[in-house]
Amino acid sequence: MSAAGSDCLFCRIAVGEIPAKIVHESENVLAFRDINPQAPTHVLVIPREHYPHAAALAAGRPEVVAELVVAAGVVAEQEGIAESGYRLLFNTGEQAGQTVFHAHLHVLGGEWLGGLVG
Ligand code: D5M
Repeated sequence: MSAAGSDCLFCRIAVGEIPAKIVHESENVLAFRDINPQAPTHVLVIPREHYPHAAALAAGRPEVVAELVVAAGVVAEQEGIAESGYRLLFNTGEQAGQTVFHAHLHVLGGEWLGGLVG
């Protein structure tokens, strides 16, 4: 694992060193609004523990991947988009467009999404 702790933006959000608009949290995961939203609802759900991407998290803590998806469902209910539908997206690696190398699940919804968004 690389860029953990003070070098990692999302680790710093997870410990409260950098502010974020938190919408949900539990022992292992944190959900906050994306700073550059691509849809009316755009929330990122992260593990508190540092893993560089979803595949590494799945290898190390597979149960936390499930917790991210459960948390995304809670957020969708809170945001009123659970019924209309929402998109869950992990960008995994540079060529996929991942820019922050701390695993995060995008939760997108609130409008017709059409093709790929993320
Ligand atoms: O997505 C990384 C996402 O992280 C991207 O949509 C912007 C968002 N971001 C970057 N900095 C912040 C802060 N400080 N707060 C909230 N959201 C942030 P990726 O899948 O890596 O391209």
